[in-house]
Amino acid sequence: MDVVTFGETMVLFTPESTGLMRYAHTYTRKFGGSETNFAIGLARLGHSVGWISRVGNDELGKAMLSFVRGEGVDTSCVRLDPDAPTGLYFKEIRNASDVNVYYYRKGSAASRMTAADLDEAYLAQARYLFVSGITPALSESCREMVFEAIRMAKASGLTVVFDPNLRKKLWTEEQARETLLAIAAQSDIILPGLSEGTFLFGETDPVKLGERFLSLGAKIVVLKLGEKGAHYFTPEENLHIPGFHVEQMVDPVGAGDGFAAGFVSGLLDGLPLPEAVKRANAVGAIVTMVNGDVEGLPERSDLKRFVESPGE
Ligand code: KDG
Repeated sequence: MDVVTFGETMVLFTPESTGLMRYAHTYTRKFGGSETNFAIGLARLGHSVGWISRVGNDELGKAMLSFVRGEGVDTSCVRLDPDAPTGLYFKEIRNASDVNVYYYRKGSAASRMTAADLDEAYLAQARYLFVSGITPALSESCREMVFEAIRMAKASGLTVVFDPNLRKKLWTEEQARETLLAIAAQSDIILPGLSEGTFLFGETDPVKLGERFLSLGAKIVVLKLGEKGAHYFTPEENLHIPGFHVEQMVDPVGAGDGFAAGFVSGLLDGLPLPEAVKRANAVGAIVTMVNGDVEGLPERSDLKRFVESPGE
């Protein structure tokens, strides 16, 4: 197994119309969750990846499980919870630059995960652990699970990759800042967005932000700058890698997860850092051109075509 991740995936309802969701009558049912978006991204690029979670023992949970499994992600550590439902979320696309998400996930099966849902032997056979900052916001037991997963990963020599994925709807700013900084301080690789960096450190300059993250102890920090690309930092060097221009953005949700998948894919392939960041930029950009958290994630041939001629 190349990578293991864990967290909540939800049933995603998207109105078939744009504009205010109150006027929507018909919805398309999809699935979305930061960690499975990331995992499916890796699987499409040919890597082996496992996802640990809980879903409700209900029809939607079973549909989600077969969807994620069908995308080539190992779900052998996902449990069906008979006592709590699968979480839902709605994605309102008023237009491509005004997207809102509405969660119906309180008390969901995944929010009831605990450190006991982790299988140490399963984690130990992977090379990377991917942690999203959404999971610790779900409940106290999920927060504990995150720190226990990191402890297990470090004990087995895995590289811990952390995407802060700040979701202000899920917790208070104080809770978020304290916990996300504590996870960042235990991570080998951190993939923050510029606004997340500003939230955590009160700093807007990308280079200063990169240095602040590195000072927590990370070996690599890649600061995401949207269409401008990304800036990576190591203790030895830092470099801005330009992004790809997308003619028509349709849905930005999931771009950060695609970015993470592209980056970790590059590392697994042994690419030099500038090339891994370029792949991350490309996967993130491709995701925004399709409606859905995972539907746009590229296979290798799509990725190659996009990188060679992004405008086509
Ligand atoms: O990064 C995309 C995620 O935000 C989306 O898939 C839903 O996991 C999700 C969440 O908690 O917001």
